[in-house]
Amino acid sequence: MSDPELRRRLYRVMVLARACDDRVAALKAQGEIAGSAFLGRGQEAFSGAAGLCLRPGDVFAPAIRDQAARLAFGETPLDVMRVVLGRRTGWMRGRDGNIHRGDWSRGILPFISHLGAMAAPVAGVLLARRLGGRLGDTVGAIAIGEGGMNTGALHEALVVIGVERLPVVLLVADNCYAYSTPRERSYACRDLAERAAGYGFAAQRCDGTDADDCLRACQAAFAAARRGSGPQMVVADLLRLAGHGTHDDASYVPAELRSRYGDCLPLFERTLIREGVLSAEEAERTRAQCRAEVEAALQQARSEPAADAATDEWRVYSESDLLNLRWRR
Ligand SMILES: Cc1ncc(C[n+]2csc(CCOP(=O)(O)OP(=O)(O)O)c2C)c(N)n1
Repeated sequence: MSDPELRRRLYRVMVLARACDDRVAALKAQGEIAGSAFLGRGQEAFSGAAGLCLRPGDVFAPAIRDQAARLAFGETPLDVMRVVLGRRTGWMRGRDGNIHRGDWSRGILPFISHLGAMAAPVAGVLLARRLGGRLGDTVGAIAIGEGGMNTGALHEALVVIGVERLPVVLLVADNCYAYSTPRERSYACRDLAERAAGYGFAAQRCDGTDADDCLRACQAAFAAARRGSGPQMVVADLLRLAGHGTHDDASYVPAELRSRYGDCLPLFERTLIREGVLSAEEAERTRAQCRAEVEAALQQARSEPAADAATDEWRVYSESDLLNLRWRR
């Protein structure tokens, strides 16, 4: 069992991620967000546990449901609100609605696609570091869904990562559906961890609704990658507790499946309270503080200027930015 302080940190990250997602869903419904909005509801335990295993200097390619991991790795609710409201002050300078955000200087790669396009860039960063003698004990983490596991782009990158034995942790959130395609139509093996050996990856499995189990699996995988044991895969079994995006009501998910998978957040809260790691009052206070933090971030972002397509510089990174990219280490 992980130490109580780490469990409390994970709980807070999960609550904050849920609060961000709830607010984003409300903003979308109010018509304040252009484009789509994608939520990570039900995936906070796995995502947050992975995010807490990242260290400054690591490189991370989150997927669209990784609000928890992003927050654990240094993104703030203000960063989120600036991007979703298209503020000029945001990471993408108002150029992207919500998911394609990132910040090279913090090691969060700006997102290309949910379907496997981020694995090759992570491999490239790690290879460049190795060739430059700067790899140290840094790792690269790549988030993917069970649908994305079937793309050619991912396959090609995993082959290179395996052959080069790069310090990668592939975080597979098998959330039962790729849009409306059920997992039985995505793979014919018992689970996706069975694919790991074929790529030369070690594999861990975890119950994505059990935050302690997610911490255990992620800690083991990140530690192995850091000590040079080669690439690692962690496969979490969970259910997406939202539509693919807020435009999707997920009515294709049968009631039986919904009742089989719990919601990781109240489950973890109840466990922590039962074990005396958190009191009911602390839990209530954490929920209120996180809601207030998200609300303050929203008000701040609302007060800042929107991007101006007619006059703003269109490139998110100028040439001198790219030449001067500074990693945290
Ligand atoms: C090449 C390509 N095909 C289709 C899409 C549309 N698309 C985006 S996400 C997605 C489903 C992804 O499912 P999964 O990888 O299981 O992740 P989840 O959404 O369940 O988190 C699809 C079909 C796309 N973005 N790119």
